[in-house]
Amino acid sequence: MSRNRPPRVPPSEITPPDVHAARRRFLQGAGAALGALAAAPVLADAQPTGMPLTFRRNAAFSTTEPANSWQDITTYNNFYEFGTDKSSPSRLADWLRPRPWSVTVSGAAEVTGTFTLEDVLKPHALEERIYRLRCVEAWSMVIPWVGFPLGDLLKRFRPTAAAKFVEFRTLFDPKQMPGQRLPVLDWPYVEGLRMDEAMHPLTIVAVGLYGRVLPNQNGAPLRLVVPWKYGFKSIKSIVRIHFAEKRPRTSWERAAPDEYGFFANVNPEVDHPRWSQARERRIGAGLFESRRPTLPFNGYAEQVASLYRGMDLRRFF
Ligand SMILES: Nc1nc2c(c(=O)[nH]1)N[C@H]1C(S)=C(S)[C@@H](COP(=O)(O)O)O[C@H]1N2
Ligand SMILES: [Mo]
Repeated sequence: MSRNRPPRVPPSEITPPDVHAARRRFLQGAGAALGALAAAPVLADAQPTGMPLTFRRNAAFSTTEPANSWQDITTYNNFYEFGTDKSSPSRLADWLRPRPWSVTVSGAAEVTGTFTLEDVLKPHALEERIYRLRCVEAWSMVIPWVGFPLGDLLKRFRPTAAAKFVEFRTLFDPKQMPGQRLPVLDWPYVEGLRMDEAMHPLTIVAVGLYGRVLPNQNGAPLRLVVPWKYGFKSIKSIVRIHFAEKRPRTSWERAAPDEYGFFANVNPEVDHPRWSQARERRIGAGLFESRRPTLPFNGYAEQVASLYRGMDLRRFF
């Protein structure tokens, strides 16, 4: 926990009266330094799964492809903490209690500590962004997420110049996540991004989908969505954010380093050792619909290709 005195709040950021009581509550607790920065009105407060959210549509950052159904998005999931098949997460996800929840922030940043979900979400206005999700298993979906830019959250912790990467961890609790009783991955699930990837405006924290609070099987209460990378980078049910100097060793890299690289940029030209990545099957499309070509960076090349200029993307897959 940073012992820095919270910065003085300029008059332009005077908090409206209705949030004063809540503000005093978290200023007393571990959220002091973060809370003092949270001067905006409550927009993204923690709410139970399925509750409607208030958000604006962000058309500029959304695909116009038709979205998959709520049914597809919430019953065909990868969430190994609830089993390795696609239907287990939706059947077992009630075991998870996503509220109350807290997130611990550590490493190379001025503001560190353990923060409640409310402290984390409060100042962020929510947007709907319809993104393609491309799984490394060569299927894809189109998902209307509700969330906010990860960079806006990370900036509040004031990362120092030493922060080159951000590491994220999922909850570890086999009582809530029965899949963690089996050694399919080295739990907890760990993922990471280079700082510039984390700060990129396309990278979001999702707290909802189809305008409603995120169902547990989709990574409640908060998960990343990094649309130009294979789905496994979009870590679910985050409890820890660590600003690191060195590249984190992710769960999938540890499990099979020649199959799942750190960068994991969607790339039709770099095959998985056991299958081609050139095409993908859109979940929910007709059984006889042919597989569509996979796009470099999952169709987001114009926005993100410059992040990797000069890098050999066959080597850094
Ligand atoms: N903690 C955790 N996060 C995870 C996974 C997981 O098994 N555990 N699976 C990943 C994979 S492989 C994919 S494709 C996406 C799927 O997200 P969705 O179920 O919301 O569509 O979540 C990613 N995040
Ligand atoms: Mo995936």
